Amino acid sequence: MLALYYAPGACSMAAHIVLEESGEPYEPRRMDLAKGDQRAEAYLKIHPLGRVPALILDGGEPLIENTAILPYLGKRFGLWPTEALAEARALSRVGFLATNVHPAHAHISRPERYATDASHFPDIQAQGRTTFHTLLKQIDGMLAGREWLSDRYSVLDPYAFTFYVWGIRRELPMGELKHYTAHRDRMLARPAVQRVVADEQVKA
Ligand SMILES: N[C@@H](CCC(=O)N[C@@H](CS)C(=O)NCC(=O)O)C(=O)O
Repeated sequence: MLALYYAPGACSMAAHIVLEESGEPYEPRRMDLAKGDQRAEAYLKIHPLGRVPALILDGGEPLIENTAILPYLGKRFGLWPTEALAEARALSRVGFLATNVHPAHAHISRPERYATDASHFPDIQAQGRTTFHTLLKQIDGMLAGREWLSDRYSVLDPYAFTFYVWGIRRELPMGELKHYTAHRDRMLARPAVQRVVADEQVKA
């Protein structure tokens, strides 16, 4: 059985939604990032960077990084395109979300990763906020005239939904992003998403 290390409101919410959608039994292992669960010695053996998500595979091997976890779960549960070019496009979007959108937000939430002098933090956070907002607008553009980020519902959608939730958390004007907001609404209509939103207690 799969197990997922996740934390409420973290980027692990994407994999959490996918597992919840799958209908397959899995073990949710909740972490408290504020308490520092991610830095416990035992967890660092699973994820040496001390981050969530970490997926424990059926044989016990850990799989880390959303760029690996989400395509793996997508293929396992039929939430990933199979045609070569469609798959390449989906990978492009996973890469965009993981390596551009997520780090932009990390400049807001974890400025200490980017400078040792705390007097630089406000500048780092302000720039991160501007970049994060710009990238959310790009996601809005990607969703223009379509229901889902790929040709049909896929693991990309819970991942994009997670960043919408972060936009709300940062009090960005998310309502102005009409296509992305309609996507949020479609996500919230899904029972699995409702269960995860309730479990993680996020404002969506
Ligand atoms: N590149 C990683 C990023 C994982 C990551 O940064 N996770 C955050 C939560 S969204 C975390 O665990 N942070 C804990 C910390 O910074 O102490 C991925 O996409 O899986």
